[in-house]
Amino acid sequence: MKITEVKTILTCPKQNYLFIKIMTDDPKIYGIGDASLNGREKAVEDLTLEYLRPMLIGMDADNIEEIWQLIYRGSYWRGGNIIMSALCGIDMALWDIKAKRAGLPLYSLLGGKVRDKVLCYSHVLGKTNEEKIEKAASFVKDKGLKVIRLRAGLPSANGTLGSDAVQNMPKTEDWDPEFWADAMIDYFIRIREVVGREVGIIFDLHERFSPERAVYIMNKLEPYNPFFIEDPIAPDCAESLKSVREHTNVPIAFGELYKSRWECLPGITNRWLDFIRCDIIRIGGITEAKKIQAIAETYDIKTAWHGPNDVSPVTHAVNWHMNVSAYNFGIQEDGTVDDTVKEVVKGGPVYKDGYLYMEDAPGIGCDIDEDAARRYPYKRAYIPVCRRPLDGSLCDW
Ligand code: GCO
Ligand code: MG
Repeated sequence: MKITEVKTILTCPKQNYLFIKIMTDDPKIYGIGDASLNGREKAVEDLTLEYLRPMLIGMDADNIEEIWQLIYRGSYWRGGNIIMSALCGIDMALWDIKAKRAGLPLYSLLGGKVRDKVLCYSHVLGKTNEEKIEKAASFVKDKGLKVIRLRAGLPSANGTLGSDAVQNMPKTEDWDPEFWADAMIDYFIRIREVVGREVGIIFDLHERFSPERAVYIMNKLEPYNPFFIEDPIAPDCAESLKSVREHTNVPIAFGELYKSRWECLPGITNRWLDFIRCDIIRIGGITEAKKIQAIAETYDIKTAWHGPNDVSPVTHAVNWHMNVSAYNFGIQEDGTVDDTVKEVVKGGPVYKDGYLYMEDAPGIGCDIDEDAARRYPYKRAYIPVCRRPLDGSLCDW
């Protein structure tokens, strides 16, 4: 089956998404992939159309591994986020094609199901801590969530989450996370008191803390039993992760900023983390995610794939297929999307009582309504930056 066209669909239904659509010489069979990269979508689109499209047209859509290696190694320059996101969009579209040809849902090609439903968690968001505390309680009581996720932030939000803001310049948040460690600890403890002992609480420290501050927070939270602490420190220095692991017993989920299998390796093979949570888009798609998942399984490490709402329902669907077919699945971030997104992207996991479900359909199970996508044109957007009030210098957002 030959690749006859590689198209991009860049659209902004609430926030920017970049889709890659691969057509084949069978007019009935095409594949859809997600290549969204919050704040840098145009760069991924340009790479795809200018450099990758001409190489792919005429290739056999069946040879996913060959195409993966061609894009990864064939460019000589190894992948950063731009290359890996484009590679992912193409990789997902090719798996979609393969599964559609077989007439099977993607999970079946990944080995079949070991579970039917996927345990998930949702973000507790709000403008003030009071609002978030109310939200956490209602998530458990009314929505049936078994696990909820908090995020390190100011008691009252003065910024944006970055994922839903359409902006002309990066917004600036003025706070120094290092000075707010005690406030973060109090916030977690209050939520634990409200939701009770049986609810899992994830705390996303969002790469904001130095190793010693992260350890301080984590050790204070140990008696309150966090489900895991997410990305306590920046990912750049593997020795820092080692040091955090050596000084705390709290479960660690790590890796949403990793860009490849090799970046994941030290944390996995040394067991410096308990949950690998890289983003399937950022590490090069399904082909790479299944290799990382297999290495993690070897080391008794579970998966918690990154699933924010700045990746599209196509990625959420891929996460779902990975999760139902993997022995070492841990938990999934639920990535709730609003109704305008559903106008553009058809399909994707459906939430009920703490779990995600999907109906069986050939392929990944998603499609793009291209007319609807055109109604929501791309708008430039940035992830915010964070500056320390004491001297105005930049810190991790
Ligand atoms: C998460 C993440 C996101 C990121 C976002 C940046 O755990 O879901 O930390 O919310 O901030 O993906 O674009
Ligand atoms: Mg996170």
